[in-house]
Amino acid sequence: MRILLIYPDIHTIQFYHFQHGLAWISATLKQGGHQVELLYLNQELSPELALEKVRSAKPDLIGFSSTTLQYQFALRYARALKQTMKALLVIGGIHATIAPEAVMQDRVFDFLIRGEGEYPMLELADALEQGKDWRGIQNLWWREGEAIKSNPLRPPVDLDRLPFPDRGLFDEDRILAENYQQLPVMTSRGCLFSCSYCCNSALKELAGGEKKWHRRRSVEKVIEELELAHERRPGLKSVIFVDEVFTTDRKWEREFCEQYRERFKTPFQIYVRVGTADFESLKRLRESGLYSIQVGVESGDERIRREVLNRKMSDEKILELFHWADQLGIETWSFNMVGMPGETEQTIRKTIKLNEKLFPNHLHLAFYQPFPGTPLYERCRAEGLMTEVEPTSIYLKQPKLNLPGISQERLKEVYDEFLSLGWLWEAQKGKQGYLDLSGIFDRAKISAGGEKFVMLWLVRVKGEDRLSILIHPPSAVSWKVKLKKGARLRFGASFSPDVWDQPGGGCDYLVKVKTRFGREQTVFEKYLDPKHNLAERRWNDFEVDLSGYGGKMVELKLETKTRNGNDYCAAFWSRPHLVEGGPEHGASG
Ligand code: B12
Ligand code: SF4
Repeated sequence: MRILLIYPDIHTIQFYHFQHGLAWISATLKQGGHQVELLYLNQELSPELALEKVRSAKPDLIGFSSTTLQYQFALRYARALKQTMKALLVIGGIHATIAPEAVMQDRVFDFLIRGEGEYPMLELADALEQGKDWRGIQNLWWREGEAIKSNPLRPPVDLDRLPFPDRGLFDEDRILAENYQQLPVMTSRGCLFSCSYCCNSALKELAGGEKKWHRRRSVEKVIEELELAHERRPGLKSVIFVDEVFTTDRKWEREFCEQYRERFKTPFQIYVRVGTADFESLKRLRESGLYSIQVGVESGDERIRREVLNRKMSDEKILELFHWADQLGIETWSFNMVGMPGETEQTIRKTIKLNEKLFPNHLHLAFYQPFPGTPLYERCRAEGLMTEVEPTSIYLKQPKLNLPGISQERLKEVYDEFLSLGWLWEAQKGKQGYLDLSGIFDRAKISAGGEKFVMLWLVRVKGEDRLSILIHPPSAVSWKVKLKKGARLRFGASFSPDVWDQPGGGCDYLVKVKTRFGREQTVFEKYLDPKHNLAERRWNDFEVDLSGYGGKMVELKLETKTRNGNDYCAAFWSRPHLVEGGPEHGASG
């Protein structure tokens, strides 16, 4: 049968990514003889246009995958399809799994598959194709008149029995191009822990306990999948293992490290939970190619971690993990939230303080999102903390609770401050050249053309993230610096992709130098217009020779201005930094 899978990934993370759930479902369906296509909706289309795309695939069955944030879009497109097409609609994914009654009450989907979808979806497709009764399929939900019917869940799948995820379902060229040639691979499913804000606490219960829910694939199968990927994609730069927690089983890890090291040179990245890795295990992983760890810190207040988030770990243990990573030369990511129950300005200050000590290479910050089906969501509801904003709202950068300890306005201000500090630490830790101007952004003199129009930011242009300074025209930023002999300034320049399709033109990027008694001199001038010049829709890297000022104390100014007044020039300068010596080529980063 012809099956169309729809992934409404709209307004979530804004980069095209691989989704293991759909890829595994597709592989299983194809193995069962069905034809599968994917419609990846990464921007809002009018329902008519979406319908046109769906019609051209001529599906007999349409399967939507959706997280909570994506559900509003799944619902909107499903409604439009339901009105005009005969194909049956089925929904699965994390939202359908943790809130099945609410989804069925929307009366749009013919079927809902709760939990892992590979075999239920295959059985449903087989039954529909052969005209057989599907009412006995485990994990299946459906409606009969007003009644919502459902069957019990089957046990979690044996991961080694599944075919490899169908990489061809997605546009792999695009995924790799937009993610630094990094391949996502999953070696396990589930998690042994029960943080109160995370879906795993609910999924674990559905599976009958953490031992049943958390499963690992055999090392052989993982290595085999990696070998195939390397054959297909010799240009792979790195691998990310997207397991919830990679470091849960030392024996498995040892075997994996041995085999990985023997076969591959590709560096890899993992998620680690504090308390699951020790120095020896990190060292072994490092020697096998580990270059980066992502760690959930979440809050710097031990009481919030313990009593609100159900994360029992001390500050010392968190510090120890980051310290080990530094010692071993492993890059660190610190993941944090603000705005959960119990939060006050003081608790956020503690989180900032802890992160200052951790000094991560990268900071990730989010407002706490109450997801239905999680214990913390229930608590927020019981305590009347939820705002009128729906949990399906797309505004990830908005506080979601009315907290007695801090107002929403103040929370946003402290969030912004925390985020800026994170960028600053990032620049300081990964400093480039002999002086990275982003790393001394806090010492810059700013003449901003508008409020907050000069700031540090992480910007993605053509799949390349760079820490950048937004100098929105007409604005300038300057530093007093002593230039070394043969000094050269390197930077990248671009507009944010958000404004490429906006009206207006480009802007001038200028570098100016002023010595103590001399006049200000323009040493670099370039007009960039990525709106009209498609070749400039990338990071444009420049190097400016400042050797004429070597040994002198100067005021070095970066300025952006427009020719005819123009609001839509989100002009970024990535990582301006000073290097010594002769001209070199390469990205400025
Ligand atoms: C890897 C991962 C990512 C990756 C890849 C994202 C992706 N969509 O695959 C990245 C880093 C990009 C990411 C980003 C984010 N993530 Co994330 N992520 C995960 C993680 C850890 C694993 C997902 C996964 O691959 N699981 C394994 C596969 C096999 O399972 P699955 O996707 O659930 O699919 C199975 C079933 O659900 C079902 N199914 C799925 N689709 C369909 C469709 C049909 C038709 C059927 C029948 C069945 C079915 O069958 C599948 C196979 O068994 C989950 C945690 C989790 N356990 O799910 C969080 C999780 C999905 N992420 C979450 C969040 C909040 C985010 C972000 C918003 C974070 C942020 N602040 O930026 C972004 C938004 C991303 C987005 N667009 O989805 C939340 C979502 C909560 C919710 N209720 O919506 C989760 C659940 C973690 C949590 N906090 O609880 N994430
Ligand atoms: S350790 Fe991570 S994946 Fe596991 S329950 Fe906690 S937040 Fe979820």
